[in-house]
Amino acid sequence: MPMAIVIARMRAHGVGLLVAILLTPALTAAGAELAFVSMRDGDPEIYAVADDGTNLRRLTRVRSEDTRPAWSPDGTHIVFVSDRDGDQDIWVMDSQGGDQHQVIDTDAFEDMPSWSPDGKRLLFVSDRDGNWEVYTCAPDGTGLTNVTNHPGWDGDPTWGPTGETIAWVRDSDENQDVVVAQANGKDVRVVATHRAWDGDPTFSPGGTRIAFRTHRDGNIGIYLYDLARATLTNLSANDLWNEEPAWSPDSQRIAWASSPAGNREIIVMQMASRQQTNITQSPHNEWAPRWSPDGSMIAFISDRTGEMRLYVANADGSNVREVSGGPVRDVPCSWRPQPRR
Ligand SMILES: [Ca+2]
Ligand SMILES: [Ca+2]
Ligand SMILES: [Ca+2]
Ligand SMILES: [Ca+2]
Repeated sequence: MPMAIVIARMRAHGVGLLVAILLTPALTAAGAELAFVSMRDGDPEIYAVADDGTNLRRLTRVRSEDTRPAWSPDGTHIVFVSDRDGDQDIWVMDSQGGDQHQVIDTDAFEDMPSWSPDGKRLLFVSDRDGNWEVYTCAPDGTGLTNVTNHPGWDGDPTWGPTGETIAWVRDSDENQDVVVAQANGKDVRVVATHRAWDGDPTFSPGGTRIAFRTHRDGNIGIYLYDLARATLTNLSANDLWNEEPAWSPDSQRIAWASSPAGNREIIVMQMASRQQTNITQSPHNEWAPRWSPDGSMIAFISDRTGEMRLYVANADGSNVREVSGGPVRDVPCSWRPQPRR
């Protein structure tokens, strides 16, 4: 049921009085939610909305950059980046925007936070030692671990499905490789190294494979690396620019952004048949695909209205709807996980 906003304009003693009565909708069991970033009030703030565009609400209200939201696995908290105390740090709030508190406070830049699958660690990047490294800490900021310890740039970190492994991108002499290690930084392993840029790593839901973007063939392809067999497969198998692979929760499909006709589209590949389907087919740009936790929907950004907005479609491309209710920033949305009860 859409949120009903009843505005009654009342006049008393010649003075206009605006009374807004907010009727809170009943929470539906199947409702999924997303968090995203918008500058519609003048500076970056974090918003949340249901997958049908209802129940839109602003979670931060600070004249600072509030960005990079990521839900906790139990859906109760959001980790995010804010520079409200003068520089970028890691903050946590509850899922309604309450109890906003700093968990990492340094004079350096912190960015790209995410929650471990078991909810016990945070993953983020920081340049506090003079170059970018990947760190983990407890959700209260204690127990800091430098995972990378490498003199070049290390970034774009992502958790493996059990939280025991992490993948990230390592730059050495302007060669970028995907690297996998244990979450404590041990057993560092470079995935299919090649003197070209690799990036956008994403683990398969079972943790045995990694999909990533690679420039090794002159275009930008999506490749698949099997960690046990050490085999490499060209998934996109075309001459286009393909980026931002995202694995479906059931591991049967991978979505990514590609440009088959000069503008970007969301492609979904069936892993078994390798069939690729363009699910957006618009003359504008679509990118940043993110699967809903149940795998039935894909969220993406599109500029089809002339500004960037957030959209949700069924995984086959049907039932496209704009959900952000206004412009968004070009950072990925985060779906609220739906933990089993
Ligand atoms: Ca703000
Ligand atoms: Ca900082
Ligand atoms: Ca480094
Ligand atoms: Ca398009």
